[in-house]
Order: sequence, then C-alpha cells, then structure tokens
Amino acid sequence: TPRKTSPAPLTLLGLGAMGTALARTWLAAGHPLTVWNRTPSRAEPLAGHGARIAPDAAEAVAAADLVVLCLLDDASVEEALTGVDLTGKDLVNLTTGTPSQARARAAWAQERGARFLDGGIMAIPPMIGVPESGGYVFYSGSSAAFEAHRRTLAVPTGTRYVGEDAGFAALQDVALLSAMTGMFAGFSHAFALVRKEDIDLKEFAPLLVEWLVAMAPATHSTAEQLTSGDYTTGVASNLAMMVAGNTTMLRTAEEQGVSSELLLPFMNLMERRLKDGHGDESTTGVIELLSR
Ligand code: FVH
Repeated sequence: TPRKTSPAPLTLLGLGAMGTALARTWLAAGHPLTVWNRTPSRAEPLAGHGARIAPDAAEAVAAADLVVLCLLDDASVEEALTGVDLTGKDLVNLTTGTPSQARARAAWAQERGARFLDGGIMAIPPMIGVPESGGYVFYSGSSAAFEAHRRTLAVPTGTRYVGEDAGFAALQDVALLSAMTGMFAGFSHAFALVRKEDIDLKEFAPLLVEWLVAMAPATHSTAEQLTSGDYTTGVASNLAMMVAGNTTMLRTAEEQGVSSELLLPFMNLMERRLKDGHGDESTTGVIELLSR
C-alpha cells in the first residue's frame, strides 16, 4: 500500500483577494500554513482557520522551505523580500508580471540561493478550490522545484508546467488574457449594435456564445498555418471576401449609431495585408504585420 504523506508546510506572502482564496484551500486540505500580509488586519481572519500569522516577511519566509508569493506586482515582491534571507528556499511567485520581470526575478532568486518558479494564474478567486471551474496556473522555471511541490501546488487549482524558461508562464498567461481582451471587445461591439432595438439581450447572449465557440477552432488552423508557413485558405473564407464583408459591418455600425473603434484596428490590418497581395490567405497573415 502507498505510504500516506502528511500535507507539506508552506508560507504564503500576500492576502489580497487571490492570496486569501489560496490560503483557505491549503488550510482546508490540512497544510500547515504560515501567512504574512503588509496590512496585518487582512491576515487575522485566517488565524481562526489554523494559519500561523508571521509578524514580518522575514519570519514568514523562515517558517517553510516552500514560499508562495501572491502580491500586487513585481515592485511589491521586491519591497516585501528586500533583506530577507532566501537561502535554500523554493520561491513560487504567483504575482502577475511580464516575462522579462519573471526572468529577472528568477536570476535575482538564484543569486540569493533560492530556486524559482513563476506562476500565471488562469482563474479568478471564486474558481480557487473548485476543480470543476477549469482554473489552473501556468508554471515555469525550476522543474526540480515544481516536481518537489507539485502536490501542494495542485491543491488550490490545476497546474500546467510549461518549461525551464521562467518567462514562459507569464508569456502564456498574458497571451491568453490578450485573446480574452479581443473577445470582450468583439462581444461589446455586438451588444452595442443590438441593445437599442427590440431584441431580448438575454436571448441574444446564447447566440453570441454559440457563434464564438463555433469560431474558436480557427485558433487551431492558425497554429497549423503559422507552423507550415502556408497561409492560404483553400475552401474556407479568404481575406478578400472578409475585407469586403468588413464594409457591411462598418456600414451597419454607422446605421446603428455605434462607433467602430473596437473593430477598426484589426480591419485596417486585414486591408493592409490584402493590399500587399494576400487576398487568398486567411487572417493568419495579419500576424506578420504585428511583429516589430
Ligand atoms: N484577483 C484576480 O481576479 C486575479 C486573477 C489572476 C491573477 N491575479 C493576480 O494575483 C495577484 C494578487 O491579486 P489579488 O486579487 O490578491 O490582489 P489584491 O486583492 O489587490 O491584493 C494585493 C496584495 O498585494 C499586497 N501588496 C501590495 N503592495 C505591496 C507592497 N508594496 N508590499 C507588500 N505587499 C503589497 C497587498 O497587501 P495589503 O494592501 O493588503 O497591505 C495585498 O496582499 C496580482 O498580481 C494579480 O494581478 C489576480
């Protein structure tokens, strides 16, 4: 029979909305948890759930080998850990930052004798501790640290390790968030078009969802085309047809008294690519115009 190991101790710095959600799941799973927050009053409610509250970041870090950070930004990580002894620690930084901030922070941690993992959280606080929500964290950096703490890290939400390059988690996190921003822009424009008409928005919403889900697999063909270098569409809609269709979308916006400012940046790129002679392609060629 497999030997049952007791839940590993860890430290968590940062008890904002996300940090508190993480703390609660580790405590509920029986992990001995030491917490620290810049504003101590935010830590107090966790004492009743079994957390040990450290008076400062240095004491919190000293309490466990695994130290998780969930602070506002990279500057707050710097501020919280300045002067703290990190020798022999495994730092897991769930603070959102850029890829270069993650790489610099990994080098910084290594200089101080610590292993480093960066994490990009693909979840919001209510999804933490709810496996069926589909939330997860991208991790990158020290694979040895990831393997050592894999079970503990999997307690609050799913885990996806994406490589030794400490910047990869942040990069893929931000790439997904950027795609989400485009989707928000798209459905905001759609609602703006219909909302002043006699159309039930609650009936329109599921149509929008169905359409977005039906179109989402285009991401797979985009990946295939970028990999092969052949952007031509074959039987599917091509850029020449789509640019012609843009005229109807822009005219409809005008008729409805809706600004096209959310659509125009992408449409302008499509038109540029068409003018460059790529009417037989999909929209994949637009990506060529984005690289600086
Ligand atoms: N909440 C969310 O939906 C998103 C989901 C995706 C990932 N993000 C990132 O997670 C990090 C923490 O987010 P949060 O929601 O917990 O944020 P807040 O509730 O605003 O808490 C911020 C904590 O950071 C502490 N803090 C701020 N500045 C400093 C500093 N200079 N030194 C030490 N600690 C600092 C703050 O402490 P206090 O204000 O209570 O004293 C909070 O503990 C974040 O990167 C999101 O992008 C969340």
